[in-house]
Amino acid sequence: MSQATGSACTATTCPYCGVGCGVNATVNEDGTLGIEGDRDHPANFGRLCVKGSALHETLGHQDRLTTPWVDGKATSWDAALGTLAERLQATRTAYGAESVAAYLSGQLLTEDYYVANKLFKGFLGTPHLDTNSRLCMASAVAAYKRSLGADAVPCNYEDLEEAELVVLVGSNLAWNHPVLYQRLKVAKARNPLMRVVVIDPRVTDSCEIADLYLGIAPGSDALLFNGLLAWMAANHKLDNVYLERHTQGFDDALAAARDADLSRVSAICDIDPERLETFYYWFASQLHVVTLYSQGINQSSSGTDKCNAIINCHLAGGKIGLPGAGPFSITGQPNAMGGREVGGLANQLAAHMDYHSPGALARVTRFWATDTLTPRLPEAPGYKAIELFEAIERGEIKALWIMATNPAVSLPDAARVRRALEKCPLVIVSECAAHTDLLAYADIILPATGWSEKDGTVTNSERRISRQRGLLPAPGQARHDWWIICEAARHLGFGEAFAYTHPHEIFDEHARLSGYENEGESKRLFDISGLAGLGLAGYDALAPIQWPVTYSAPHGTARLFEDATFATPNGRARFIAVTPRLPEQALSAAFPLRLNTGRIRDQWHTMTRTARAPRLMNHRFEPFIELHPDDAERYGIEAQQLAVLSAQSGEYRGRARISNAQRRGEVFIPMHWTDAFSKAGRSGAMLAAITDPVSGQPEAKHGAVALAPLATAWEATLLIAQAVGDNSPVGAPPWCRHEYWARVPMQGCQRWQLAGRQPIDDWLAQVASWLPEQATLWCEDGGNGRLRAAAVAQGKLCWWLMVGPPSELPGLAWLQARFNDTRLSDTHRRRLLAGCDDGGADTGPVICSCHQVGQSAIIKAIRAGDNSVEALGARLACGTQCGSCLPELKSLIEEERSHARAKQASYTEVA
Ligand SMILES: Nc1nc2c(c(=O)[nH]1)N[C@H]1C(S)=C(S)[C@@H](COP(=O)(O)OP(=O)(O)OC[C@H]3O[C@@H](n4cnc5c(=O)[nH]c(N)nc54)[C@H](O)[C@@H]3O)O[C@H]1N2
Ligand SMILES: Nc1nc2c(c(=O)[nH]1)N[C@H]1C(S)=C(S)[C@@H](COP(=O)(O)OP(=O)(O)OC[C@H]3O[C@@H](n4cnc5c(=O)[nH]c(N)nc54)[C@H](O)[C@@H]3O)O[C@H]1N2
Ligand code: SF4
Ligand SMILES: [Mo]
Repeated sequence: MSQATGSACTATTCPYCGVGCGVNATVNEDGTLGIEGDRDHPANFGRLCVKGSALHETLGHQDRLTTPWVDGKATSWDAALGTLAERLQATRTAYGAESVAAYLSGQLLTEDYYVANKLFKGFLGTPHLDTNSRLCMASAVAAYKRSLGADAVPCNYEDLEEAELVVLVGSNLAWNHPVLYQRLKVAKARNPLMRVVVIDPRVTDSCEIADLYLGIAPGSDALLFNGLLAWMAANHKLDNVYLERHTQGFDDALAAARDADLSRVSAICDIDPERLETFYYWFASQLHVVTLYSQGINQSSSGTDKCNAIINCHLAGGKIGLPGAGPFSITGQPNAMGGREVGGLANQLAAHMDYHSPGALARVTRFWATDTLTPRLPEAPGYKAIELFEAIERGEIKALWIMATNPAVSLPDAARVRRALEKCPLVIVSECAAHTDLLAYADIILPATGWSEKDGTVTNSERRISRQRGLLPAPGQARHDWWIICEAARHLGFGEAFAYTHPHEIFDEHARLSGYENEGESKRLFDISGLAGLGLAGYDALAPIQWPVTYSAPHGTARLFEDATFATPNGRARFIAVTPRLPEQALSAAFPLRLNTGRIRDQWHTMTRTARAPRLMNHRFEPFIELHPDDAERYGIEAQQLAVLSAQSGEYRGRARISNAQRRGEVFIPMHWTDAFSKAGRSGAMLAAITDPVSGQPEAKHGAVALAPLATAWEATLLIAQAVGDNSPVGAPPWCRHEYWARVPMQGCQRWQLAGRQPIDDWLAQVASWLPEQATLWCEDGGNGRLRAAAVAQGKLCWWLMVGPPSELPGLAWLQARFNDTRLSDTHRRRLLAGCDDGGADTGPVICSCHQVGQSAIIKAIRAGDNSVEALGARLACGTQCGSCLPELKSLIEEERSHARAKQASYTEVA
């Protein structure tokens, strides 16, 4: 592992989203990291978003796994690996090779992924190795393969900047790929002719730069794009030469789209016909169009067809393989692409070879030298994620190794997944965090190193391979994933084939396999043989490069299909005839609302990393339910009230956010909360496990739910002293039995947002039963059930409580700082109950995470005349660093403007 200290700066890659930004990290004297965007990295040219720039705040050894555990007991590596091998071997002997499975993640490095795939498919002989990319990219992959002949993203980030029209469909780029969004925004400012269309049922922050917004009815995108194809044909906007020379199957695709006329599309997609035709006209009349799509398209029971409906339109107009043109599936995870490269999906074998690719089985067997093994390589694809957990539930799979993902949270019908895990005789989990919902189901827990500690490569959304470099020492006995897998292989008797001493050796083998017999009939597009033989020095010096990297393209390949030759047997791209289908999770009288789930700006997935940076918790700090004002009225829900969603498979509790950004009859919830952070905040519990028949990707965007207010007699906010970075829920504190709780890690304390149904008459007695320290200060307003209390012991603040709705809270920044006081001053002690120094009110949700600027201050400034984001930036510094909050600043300005207008109108009326 390369380590750096002092002022030496190491170039590495951000471990969050698929933009794959370059990060320059410096190890400070005290062992902490300094972080900066890498100006030389072609993904970000120095920019970082709020998550990337808070990376150094998420490190530290607290709340990390530091030792292996077997059956609830801490143990040594040798013992853990010995038990692991013994139990895996026993399972195989008793139930056969296919009783063993692995479930991996797009957050592993390519080298980790490669050895896991090699061990399970090659040496354990089981095809059942799948990954969380199934929940994320599977439909995009299947569609590229169906039409272009390979899982190959044609475009790159510059194409996004060079396009004349950018269509964002099912992507909230502003929040989820913020640096790419910033690049697009700058390009648009430079090119006044560039247009942006956003297609999403919600008005998202990405609409900030939209010239046209289509608030589409959920799940109807295939019809929208079929309509576009039919419109292009009817209006002579096809590229007939391209169609004839480079594609096949157009007539069938068009026939399938024939009935998608404007009025039908407009009615079913619920889009105003004029807007619809504007979109069609813009798309059809521009050559340089990029359609960028993500989970609003992929996470659907017909996601593959939707992706193909998009690709069809690009092929029909020849809008592919050109600068500024192409169907661009943006990747979610940092290495979803790398996982696909090594063959980490259950339907892939290795290095972009499928089971049915001619000669692939024999070739991979030769390359891995597994011909003498019994069993040999599996001969047919294994179970995809949902099927895999069903097979566990049936008792068919008896041993499962999960790495770097949390299926107990992120899979649909999560309660069923948990039952399956409970039933599975052997569950092995490789993980960094000490507390996740999944660990409760593990028999063997293996502590893994994480970002800043591990070394390897990742591939971003534009096929660019970059190095992640190790900088910091591993906590305790945590080990690199590749090492863990190879050691397990050694204990299983396969030491020779896994005798790597450094990830560069694994990368070298992966590069060689990609080029192995890669010619003629068995030609594969994924070829990085030009990166074989780098050696340690070459690997360490590897600069970001886009695959394919071959003898004839030693500097990589920026764009694919420029010669209009596709990776199909006859070189022609295939049109796919698409029959649009709407979501399968049906609405009913019992579950009348459409449930949409997705991401928020400052959190990453199950929050094991981002919740370690307290400032990232400030933007949205508890589970919420976003809904339209009419639905709020209909279901009797007030702003900021707690509400409950119920579905066939579970329940979700969160705070109402009433917003016009939401369509009527639809609610949106975040995907991030888990049992470690909330009473009932898991979105996965609310979805049925319905999948796309081609890709196996679950329909995570289209649940069916009922909504009601959560009946509560009281609400309270409790702050308790707790070490920074310690995210352990400390068992289940007694207040967790009440109807609602959410835990919010803060700097030096934990905030608990609580609510209950049973009235509590004597709050002081209640707190005394909860916490060891007695209240030393309190002030009661019995009349309306309000109370504030605090406990100070040995001069230190132990806890602080407010009974009453959170809207009555003082700003928490001052109180939070008091938990860090080693000795409270008398003045501070006197002001504790007020919760502030100066009687100041709550700062509101933090809009700018970089400079910690709250909504209240921003609104005050707007009212004082700061009517532009520039003016706000000049006064408050908000929006001046990473820029992620600019859309929200803009919409606050807009909101204030419309309030002012409404006010003026009412004055006029009165006058
Ligand atoms: N901050 C943050 N960024 C992330 C992540 C994170 O956890 N946090 N995760 C990363 C990962 S793994 C991924 S996969 C990406 C995902 O990135 P995105 O796909 O952008 O994220 P989502 O919020 O899941 O969904 C995108 C949008 O799809 C819309 N949508 C829902 N249903 C439909 C529909 O029927 N049609 C259309 N057109 N749109 C629909 C939703 O309203 C939502 O705004 O983000 C990556 N980036
Ligand atoms: N309702 C709903 N559900 C969804 C989605 C949605 O939009 N809505 N989106 C889906 C999508 S697109 C995705 S990608 C998934 C994401 O869902 P998950 O993959 O389940 O979520 P993460 O929190 O990223 O899980 C990664 C785990 O690996 C650990 N980890 C981090 N780094 C390492 C490492 O280097 N080694 C090891 N061994 N462990 C590590 C982390 O601590 C964490 O526990 O969720 C899916 N589920
Ligand atoms: S845009 Fe993505 S890769 Fe870049 S800094 Fe943000 S989270 Fe990291
Ligand atoms: Mo994802």
